[in-house]
Amino acid sequence: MNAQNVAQAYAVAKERYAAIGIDTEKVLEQLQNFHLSMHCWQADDVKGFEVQAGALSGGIQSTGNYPGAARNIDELRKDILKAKSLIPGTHRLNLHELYGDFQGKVVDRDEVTPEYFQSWIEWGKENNTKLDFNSSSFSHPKSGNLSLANPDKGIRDFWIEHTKRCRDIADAMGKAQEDPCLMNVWVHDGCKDVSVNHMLYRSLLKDSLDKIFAEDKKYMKDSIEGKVFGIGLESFTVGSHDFYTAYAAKNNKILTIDTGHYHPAEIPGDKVSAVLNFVPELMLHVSRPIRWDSDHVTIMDDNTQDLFSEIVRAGAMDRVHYGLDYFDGAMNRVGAYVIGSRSAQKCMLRALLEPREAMSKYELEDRHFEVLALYEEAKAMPWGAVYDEFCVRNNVPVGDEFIPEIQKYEATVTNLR
Ligand code: RNT
Ligand code: ZN
Repeated sequence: MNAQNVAQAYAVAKERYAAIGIDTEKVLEQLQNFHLSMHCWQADDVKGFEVQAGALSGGIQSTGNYPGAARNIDELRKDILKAKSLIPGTHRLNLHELYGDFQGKVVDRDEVTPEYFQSWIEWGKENNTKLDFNSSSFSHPKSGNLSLANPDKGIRDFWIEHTKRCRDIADAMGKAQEDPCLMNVWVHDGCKDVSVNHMLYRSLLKDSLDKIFAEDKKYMKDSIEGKVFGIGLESFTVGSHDFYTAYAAKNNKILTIDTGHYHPAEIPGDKVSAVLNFVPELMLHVSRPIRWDSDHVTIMDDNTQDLFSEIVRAGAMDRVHYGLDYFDGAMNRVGAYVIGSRSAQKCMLRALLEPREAMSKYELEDRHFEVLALYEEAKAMPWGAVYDEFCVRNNVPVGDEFIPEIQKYEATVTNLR
């Protein structure tokens, strides 16, 4: 892309936006301070590095068999850095417990300690990447259908111990990076078929969470994530949205909104202003559900745009942590990171460029034609020229210029795996 063309197009865009009361320089600054938390699990189809690793379980599934998945920690780190080099801005990395640096040792989930994440902490420092974290209740012989809600005390205690240890790890990460580490708790617990002990399971989950969160931590924050159902656990989900929304509101925890986790007619963005009146902050898992929680690569679809617009309209940009959560094994995985991250960023950019003050004023005056007109016209405003300028300023490829970069990486790195 000709840098001069980008500069010229940006100059025109800047004027067009100024005419509707938007300062694009201010928006570019806001976008620079907008950090995604890139999920580590797109690089290897949610396998992780446990020596004793089993098949992916817990009601989630990665489909596709595209060659070149990362097979070990070095390959995964390399892939993440490649993706980051093609995404403007600075972004965090969201790790799962099963991506520890286990050095060939069998470390069971109830034995994990911060030392297995020391090399990640150093890698994060070296690469200007802050870390977030997740406990891992799936893909383990003790996962079954119930983990933290298991009536068997032995199994329940095992997962309580695991999750407590994960909080210690997150705390160590937060301390080392001098910025809180967000730790998400999602467990798959549920029932495949008709079941009658729902109150029992939910009170056990509540009790387990109370035990896990009993100790205050200084350098980490807890978020909790519900869903509608998992594969093989279709009939009942212990950690439903009602359960976690109530738990988060009562215990002042961060609620996770995974855009793949709702009924198809529900609009995830609509939850922002509802729950932010009761919970301190939100964690996002931006995903793209195709007919189910399929975790396709994030694109600029209506739900993603609406979610980011609702956050900006609510004035809540800094009460939200912006995680991504998809795992597509059917295409170049580094490319998948780049597309999803850039698309999420573009949705945030468009949200910031919306003439919301004018729209809000019209709406409060009951002038609905004007609101709708501005909403529609905003779609055709030259926001793409602003994103291109953002890429130039961040020294990353403009437009589709990242395609040949990924093709080269595929030919010289991932295809050789
Ligand atoms: C599963 C949840 C959960 C996982 C990751 C791997 O439905 O979305 O967040 O995708 O933790
Ligand atoms: Zn999720």
